[in-house]
Amino acid sequence: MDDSLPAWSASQLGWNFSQKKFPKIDSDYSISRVSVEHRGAYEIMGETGQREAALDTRLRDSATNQLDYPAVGDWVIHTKDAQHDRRVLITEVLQRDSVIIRRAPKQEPIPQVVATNVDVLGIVTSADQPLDERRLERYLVTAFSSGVVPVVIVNKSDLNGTVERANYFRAQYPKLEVLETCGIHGSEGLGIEEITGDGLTVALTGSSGVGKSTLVNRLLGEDIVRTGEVRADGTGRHTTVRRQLFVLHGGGVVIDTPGLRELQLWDGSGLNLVFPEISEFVDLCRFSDCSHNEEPGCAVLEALSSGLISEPRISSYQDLSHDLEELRAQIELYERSKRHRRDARS
Ligand SMILES: Nc1nc2c(ncn2[C@@H]2O[C@H](COP(=O)(O)OP(=O)(O)O)[C@@H](O)[C@H]2O)c(=O)[nH]1
Ligand SMILES: [Mg+2]
Repeated sequence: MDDSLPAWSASQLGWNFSQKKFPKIDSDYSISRVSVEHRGAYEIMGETGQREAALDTRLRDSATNQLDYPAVGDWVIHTKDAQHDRRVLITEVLQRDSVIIRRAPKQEPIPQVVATNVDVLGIVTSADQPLDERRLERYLVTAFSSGVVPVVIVNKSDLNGTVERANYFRAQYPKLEVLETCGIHGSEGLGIEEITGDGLTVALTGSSGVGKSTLVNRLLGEDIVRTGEVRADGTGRHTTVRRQLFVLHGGGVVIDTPGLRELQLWDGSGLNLVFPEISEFVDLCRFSDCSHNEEPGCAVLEALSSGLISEPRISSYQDLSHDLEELRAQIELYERSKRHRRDARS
């Protein structure tokens, strides 16, 4: 081991010792956290410094789908690679406390891990970009389905329209924390401090150009991540191309992500939490498989006509439910054809 490499303790890397015991492992092994994922290779940070890592063949062979591979945020056990001085081999991924998954932007219905072991998902927006409520709903469903606490961050508080936008979210989601932050002013606080700190992992997501990387640089106290000018049409260039985990000097970690062009749901278990005013009525329908379109005795449609639910919200709820149903059918078909191919080979 090169002693000149900076090293990080597990607590600096966001291990919450008051909630979880740190595993005991053999002296030939060490535990680090994945900070960057390349194609099939990883960068990890831990007591042995920042290192490149590859997958141990046994781990690779036992992986049955995307979720079994290490991802940014994972705690991994690793050991020396006999073939390489500098590289280590990941032999095991520790059990995750949370995993943010979206549907991979591919034809096949497969999952993509955005980040793991995240405590807070900061959904960043700014007043210079159009307010896209439908997109926010997808982010919220993703967060609630992952076991992560979502917080809405309205960045660029120096711009007009910030307070209105933040208040809009506060009114729509009374239980959600909504922060107003500013990434460009020197001496004042960022406004994000209350969700960062010792033992906490915060991931930032949201459209390109809203200032995620700027916030990360401010939290780090130096310009480490590239940030981008916003084009005249208000959209940012995709200056951040990869997900990366950073350790904050004051404790805790932050994960920067590139703006997602689309956020397709993978897990819909959080849907009802995002639409509480609708889910309240769902169980009251006469038919248990009511699609809330035209069935008699539909409590949701009744609530709609008496003004308790708004039209855009119900149609969004139905769109998302429909997407999730379609996804389930696609997965079944996909798994079946995979099984057929496997059987044909053997
Ligand atoms: N006015 C203003 N501009 C900001 C603020 N934060 C970031 N920006 C600018 O927004 C642009 C996009 O920032 P960037 O951090 O790259 O956004 P990202 O794509 O979400 O990572 C850059 O030109 C930043 O200087 C802010 O609080 N106020
Ligand atoms: Mg960025």
